[in-house]
Amino acid sequence: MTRADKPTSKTGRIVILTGAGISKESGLDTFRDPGGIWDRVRIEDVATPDAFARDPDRVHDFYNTRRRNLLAGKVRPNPAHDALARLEASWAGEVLLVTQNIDNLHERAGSRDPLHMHGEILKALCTSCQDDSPWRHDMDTASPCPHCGRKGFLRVKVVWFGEMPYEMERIQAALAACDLFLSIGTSGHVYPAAGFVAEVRRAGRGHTAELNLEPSQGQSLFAERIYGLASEIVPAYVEDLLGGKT
Ligand code: BJW
Repeated sequence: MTRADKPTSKTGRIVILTGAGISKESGLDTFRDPGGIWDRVRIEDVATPDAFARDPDRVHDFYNTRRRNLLAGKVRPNPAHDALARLEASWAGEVLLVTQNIDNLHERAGSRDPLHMHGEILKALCTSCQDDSPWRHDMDTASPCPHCGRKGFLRVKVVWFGEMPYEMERIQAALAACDLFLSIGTSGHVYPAAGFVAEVRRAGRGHTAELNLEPSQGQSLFAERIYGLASEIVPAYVEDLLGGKT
């Protein structure tokens, strides 16, 4: 298979990167679209370690609101999440689903073990004992760590600017060895995820495809580009990969 080829049999290694755009039609806002999260709050106020050190209540509030919204009942996986779960279940080769999203919509659609490179809003991280725990309710500066019991050390388990995303070595190894890299619903503004397509190209073997509402920052690096709503273009792409047998 040359780099430009898309796998035609149900084998080969696939890496899928998803971003906020895949969850938009599930009722969760993206960051950089008009009216998105960064139109309402400043990154420097809620998404850096400095912001948390300066004003933990503000940062807790930001994530408490988003956690409540995720759990409120109206937010559900959409056909794009469902299609990726179907792909994972039906593909004979390896599939690594890497998401920048901190929601749990891939899991709820049936994906087995998505890699949350920017963390998970439904987990708490204790900066004292380093334990992480499931967390579904509001958090504040008096919340005790479920593991060590200390108060004042809990934070939401997400990756802020300036922090290292999770499992980078595993992701980089998978990118270097993949036959197909799909980038779905991400604007390509945030590194290291924005650099994944270049890593696949450097490795010289994988076909690359961007599926997004509009061209991303890195669009020119993708061999294949498909634009439209994730709920429409992702199921169609998956059906094509699986040979129409979905
Ligand atoms: C649809 C759709 C529909 C809409 N259907 N599509 C200078 C140069 C290069 C890098 C840096 C630099 N200065 C600093 C850096 C590093 C920095 C960075 O990248 N900054 C840039 C802004 C310049 N990155 C970091 O600090 C990261 N850590 C790091 O680099 O560590 C060092 C390291 C080095 C080497 C290797 C490894 C590590 C950490 C980044 C942390 C990001 N955190 C956030 C917030 C926390 C989680 C949360 O609160 O939810 O993560 S920021 C935010 O952006 C969030 C997202 O995961 C992330 C990406 O956003 P995403 O998913 O792309 O969303 P949008 O809104 O941007 O795009 C949505 C897309 O969907 C759009 O294109 C729409 O068109 C589309 N869409 N509706 C299909 N229905």
